[in-house]
Amino acid sequence: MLSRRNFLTAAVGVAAAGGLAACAKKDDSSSGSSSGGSKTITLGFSQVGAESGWRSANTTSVKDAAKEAGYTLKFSDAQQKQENQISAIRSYIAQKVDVIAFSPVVVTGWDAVLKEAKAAKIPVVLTDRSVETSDDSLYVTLVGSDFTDEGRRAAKMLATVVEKAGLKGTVKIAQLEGTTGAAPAIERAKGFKEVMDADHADDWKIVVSQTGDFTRAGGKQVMAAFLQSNPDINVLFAHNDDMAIGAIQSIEAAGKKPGKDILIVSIDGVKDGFVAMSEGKINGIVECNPLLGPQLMDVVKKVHEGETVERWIKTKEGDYLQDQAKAELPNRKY
Ligand code: GYE
Repeated sequence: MLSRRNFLTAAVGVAAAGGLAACAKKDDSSSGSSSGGSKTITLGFSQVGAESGWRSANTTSVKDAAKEAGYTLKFSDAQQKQENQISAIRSYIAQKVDVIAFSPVVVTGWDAVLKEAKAAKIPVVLTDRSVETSDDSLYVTLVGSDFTDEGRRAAKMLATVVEKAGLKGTVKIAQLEGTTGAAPAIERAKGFKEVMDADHADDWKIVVSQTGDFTRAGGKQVMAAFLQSNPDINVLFAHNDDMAIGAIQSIEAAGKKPGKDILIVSIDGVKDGFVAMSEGKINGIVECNPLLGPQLMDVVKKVHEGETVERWIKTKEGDYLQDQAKAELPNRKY
């Protein structure tokens, strides 16, 4: 664990069999603006939305890195709606961009549009979130985190937090889930439950679990309802910091102390999460790094040039407990 200051090392995670070769797009039929003979890469990027601090940092990272790499970036924000992402991807296909990258809001329902991209010979790179597809050739690679492992790490961290707090009796957990159907929501819940079932089956219980859509407003509202229906909750597991921060407001409004009466573990590690942790209101944060831009641009270039890339390029991340929060805060980059 610990004070790993920086992030993104291109660790290799070979997921599916046979680390698929990037399907190169070398034909001259693409538009591609040319200046002084050398073509710049045109990248179409469809972002999920602006739902969280993580997402804002991710957007900035992608835009900055595209600029730095000298690519022409066509960027669109889907406002957390799959249909908007599908339209954006279709418009990138129509515009004959060189590469399409997107962070899919949910895991299912992409096959049709991905087939259109394939038919147009435009390679697709997933960033941040994965998709479920019947045909592995529909995207080249995923650049992003291992969310199942983040869920496992959150459960292990909770065990430490519970012990440190001296919490006795049943650990009654409220879970604030991310966007329904999104890879990080599904996989974080799965990883957490896996460790819970294996190591804490007798004394931990998820008493209530609902989506807060990865937003502060969602976290606040759903936590208020949780506290009404289950006033004896003593732990909150939030799938991101923003929902934890929203929930903290409701916990305080109910006259309870976040971080004491209700122990909180969340995921992301955005600055505001670290601030809440340094104030004693969050007990532990599992890091999920949004600064994917430079690595994405690197992969886009390789894919464009027809190089083989790993099927899953994993992000490296750390875990942080409350006693590390103050020291780590100045180092946070997002
Ligand atoms: O944890 C959350 C964001 O997909 C990893 O989406 C991302 C998640 C992140 O809204 O804050």
